[in-house]
Amino acid sequence: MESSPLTQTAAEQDIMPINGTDYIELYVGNSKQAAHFYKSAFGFQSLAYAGLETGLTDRESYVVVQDKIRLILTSPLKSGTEIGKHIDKHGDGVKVVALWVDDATQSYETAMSNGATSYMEPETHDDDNGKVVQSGIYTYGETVHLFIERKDYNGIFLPGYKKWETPDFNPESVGLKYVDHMVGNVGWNRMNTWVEFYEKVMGFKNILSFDDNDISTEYTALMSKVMSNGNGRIKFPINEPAEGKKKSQVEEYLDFYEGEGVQHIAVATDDIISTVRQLRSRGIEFLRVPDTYYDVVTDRVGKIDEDMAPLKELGILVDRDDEGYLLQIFTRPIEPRPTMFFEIIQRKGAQSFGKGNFKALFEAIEREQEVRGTLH
Ligand code: TYF
Ligand code: FE
Repeated sequence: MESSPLTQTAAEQDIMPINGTDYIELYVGNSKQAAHFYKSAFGFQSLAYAGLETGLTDRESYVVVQDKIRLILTSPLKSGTEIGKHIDKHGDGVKVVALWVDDATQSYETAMSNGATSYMEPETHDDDNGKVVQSGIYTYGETVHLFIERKDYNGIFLPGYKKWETPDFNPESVGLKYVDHMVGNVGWNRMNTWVEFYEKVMGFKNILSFDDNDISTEYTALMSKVMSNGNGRIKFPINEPAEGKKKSQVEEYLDFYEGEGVQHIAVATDDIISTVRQLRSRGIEFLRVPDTYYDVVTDRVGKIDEDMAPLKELGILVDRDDEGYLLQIFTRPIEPRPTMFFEIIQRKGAQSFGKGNFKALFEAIEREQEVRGTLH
């Protein structure tokens, strides 16, 4: 495992400056009910709406927010749409990972001149609150990156949306703060293709690599490289399946998603014990490692601020690197297909991804694959 600083030296010019994740859009079967789930179970608040009431005839979108995290849940209003086809093929999943930039035209031109495939040429939309420029390119599978320039906009979300007000139902936040990283699962031997895409098209750097020796369990295997933008605010690990004794979890994803796509969204909290307690009480299910994990965890990670008892009770994992430690836990898939899930992460200095937990975590995933009958 190699490690390098996330920040670039002054001499290195960032070809694609990005301020952070702007929003994540999921195409889902029932956006109204999905929005309710993200509010009631995950602690998001109502933000914006676009659909029949704003003049759209083909789709309906609900936007929910929790601190810096914004999700759009979108469903078609009729048959035969691109959205409907996406849902038919992939099930519910991430379509758009939108990136907040200062100049969406420049971002698009940089990406296109470095070999990107266009999804949307720069478009300007305005309303009483100013204007937003958006453009977009394809990444792995049918997933896209939109570039969102909102420096001349002060509305609640984007032009075309109206405020979504739900005075009678505003469940409390569970303490989620921002998107820490988003992981893509890509096809056999495709990891390096996408690593090069993020290097060449977006100017990202490979900050960490895991080969199948790092992360093969008795049965399954995968390889992973973490790509990061210049200021380190965007981190995209890319996984590919590797040959093991049984089916790789990445292959299981590819089979069920019917292609490459977003595997997990990692969201950060300042208090993982409180966040996970609340998520559990609202019905979110998490993967569990055996209790024996906690017999040796202190020997592995040393002294930490938290008591081990609540971590063990809730199944929260701990790992350490040279910069500090991190706490993390993974939900079970949040849709019928075993595809996308969430990670809850609290960083206490560590900038890595929990390599010390891979074996226990992947064995927990294999136990779930066994129950599903997909571990063969
Ligand atoms: O993002 C990561 O790299 C960690 C570990 O299927 C991980 O969260 C990697 C692959 C995977 C589940 C978790
Ligand atoms: Fe992760």
